[in-house]
Amino acid sequence: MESVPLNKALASAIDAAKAAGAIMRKNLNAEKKANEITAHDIKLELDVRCQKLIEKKLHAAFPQISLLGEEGDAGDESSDYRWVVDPIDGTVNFAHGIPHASVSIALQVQSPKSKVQSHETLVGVVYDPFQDELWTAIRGQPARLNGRVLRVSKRRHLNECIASIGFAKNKTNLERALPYFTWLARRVMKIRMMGSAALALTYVASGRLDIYIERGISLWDVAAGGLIIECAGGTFWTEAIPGRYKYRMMASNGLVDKKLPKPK
Ligand code: LIP
Repeated sequence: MESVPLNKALASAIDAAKAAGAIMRKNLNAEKKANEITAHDIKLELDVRCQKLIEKKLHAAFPQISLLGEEGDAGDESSDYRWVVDPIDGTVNFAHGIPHASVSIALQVQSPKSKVQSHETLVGVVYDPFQDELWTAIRGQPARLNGRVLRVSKRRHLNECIASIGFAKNKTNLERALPYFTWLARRVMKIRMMGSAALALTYVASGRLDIYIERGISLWDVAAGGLIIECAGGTFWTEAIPGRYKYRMMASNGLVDKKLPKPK
């Protein structure tokens, strides 16, 4: 397959993210139809509607590129390039009218070198429609927030750090994360559980947070944010665990990760 012009891919991903973001902004305080509610998760009709809009826009720009999304896949999954999409990351927040959720879109290419499965992330976009904050990155170039170049924080000691941790969506991950939570809470300045993996990653990339850890996270929650952290000078570690596109992951400013055990 012909190589994809990354600046054009970035522009298409931004356009799609802003379109889905507009739907989220319009519906934040509206009654929302839930397609599924489980012990630790909610799936909304709006998740599906936003993904359909993103799919339509990305397909119009790049018909040859497949899509792997939280709300389903499209196109030929053996294609060299694929979009990795989370239409609403932080759905439980959004379902409760909490304005802390985002759209996450990444472009990946098949590559034996990569850490994440057999694909490498080339372009990453995370959009928070409530703060109108747009994080972008192209591999090998600096990460940006609303166009401004980003750098991770310079904090070197755990007791100076704010760490974010997520408990994912099932009992196993919760039970595995609780002992880590207790260990970490005793060593860092503060812990924050924000509810959107993509925003936790971009907050580390922006130096607002210093550490983000979660077990049982999905590829679409972290692909874009992971590249944005790396392009802001931080570290992004993932390891596949049982389940479709499931990982345990740790991200940081790159100065404290040697002081942190990897999540089990
Ligand atoms: C959410 C992640 C969050 C995690 C939740 C869920 P979703 O993604 O952003 O970090 O703790 O369990 O996976 O489902 O809102 O796209």
